[in-house]
Amino acid sequence: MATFQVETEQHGELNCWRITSHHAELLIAQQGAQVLSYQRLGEPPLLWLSDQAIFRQGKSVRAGVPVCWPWFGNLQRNPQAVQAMYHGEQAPAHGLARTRDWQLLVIEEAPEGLRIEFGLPEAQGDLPGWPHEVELKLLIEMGTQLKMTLSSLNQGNDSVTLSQALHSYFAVSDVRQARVEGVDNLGYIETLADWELRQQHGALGFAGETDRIYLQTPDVLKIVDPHWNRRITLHSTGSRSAVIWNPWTDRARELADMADDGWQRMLCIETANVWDDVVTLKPGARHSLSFTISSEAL
Ligand code: TA6
Repeated sequence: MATFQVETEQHGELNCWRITSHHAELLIAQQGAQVLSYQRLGEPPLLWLSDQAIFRQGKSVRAGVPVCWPWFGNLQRNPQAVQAMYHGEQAPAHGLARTRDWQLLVIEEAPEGLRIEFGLPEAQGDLPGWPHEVELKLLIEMGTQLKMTLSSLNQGNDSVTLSQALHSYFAVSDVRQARVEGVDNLGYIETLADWELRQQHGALGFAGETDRIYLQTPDVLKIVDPHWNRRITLHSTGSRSAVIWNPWTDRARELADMADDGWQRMLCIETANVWDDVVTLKPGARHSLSFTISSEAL
């Protein structure tokens, strides 16, 4: 007997799937193969979906896990090797993949849970301004934990250099009470102070706008949320950099798809390959970027 239920749903202009198991509920959009929300039954959501999310074609939803690929953030801030890959005009923020429709390849039950695989066939030479041939796939595995793996296989004859991120929006009770553990002693780029290189001391708490690239990150980062009595563990592979973001008051007011106080209930830890951690794929080479999210009571 099937232990998962899969329903199709329309949210605004976007085709979505809602997947329910005995443990959890997951909502995924075809656009961007974007996980929009993830909630373990009996717990507050683990991934945050903005109350004012806009579900429109060509616009990434402020929620869940946007896939940033084949570059992260502002292309001009990327290493020259990443910039050189793009031959188009204006480069959209966070790359090309998050606003394209992906193809659902597989949805099947496996011993460990449900496997949902998407592909982006356009990445094999048909992305506007990006004439490289990469087989791009996203595997989402939902069992007692949620695992996502983004894999890039260079099928062309030349090397390809890319930056990327699984731009996870985590749900927290109140970001002002939360902290991120695992960053002590790491170097980070403070993008809000002219991209200065600084060093972290202790855990990261939030008292203002935050937008940092942490370098040489360990495999495990944790979010401690005392009010919800919860510790979220983010276990990453294929990544040595992480972006931590909260827009705080003024930036949140500027975002049409975030409530003015929406910043209080989210924080982004983005499993990334950015800065000195970008990926160069020789012909035939594959890179996999993955994370697993789990949670426990404090
Ligand atoms: O991850 C940090 C960041 O690059 C921020 O600078 C902020 O702009 C955020 O991503 C969201 O970007 P978006 O294009 O989705 O509004």
